[in-house]
Amino acid sequence: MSNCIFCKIVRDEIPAKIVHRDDRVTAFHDINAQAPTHILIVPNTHIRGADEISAAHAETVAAMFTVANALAESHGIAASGYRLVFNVGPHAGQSVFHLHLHLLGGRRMAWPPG
Ligand code: DGP
Repeated sequence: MSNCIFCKIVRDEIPAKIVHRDDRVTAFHDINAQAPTHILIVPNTHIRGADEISAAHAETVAAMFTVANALAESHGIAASGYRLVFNVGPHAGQSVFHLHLHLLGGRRMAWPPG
């Protein structure tokens, strides 16, 4: 999608602190970090959100989790624990309509979230 902000980050058209890139996914620091480590893992192709995922996206979604877990390890939060989140729709506060997996860690987090 030409006007999608995460598509633009994937294409290097706008800057981001990229921490991982391969042929399926890109990962970069969230601009509005909610934890000492807050990284977004996105598919390189445009998927609107988790509500659009089907079996056709199995490899892409598996790649997103594989990268998230590897980044948790490389950022030193694997042992202390971390949270992986997909926000879907207004009540969850989804604000960017390009699928993204939040990787949050580095502090203790409350449950349930506010
Ligand atoms: P969500 O609420 O799940 O749709 O989260 C979207 C996240 O995307 C939010 O935490 C802020 C982040 N974000 C929005 N615009 C940009 C941007 O231009 N660059 C980066 N790095 N993050 C962004």
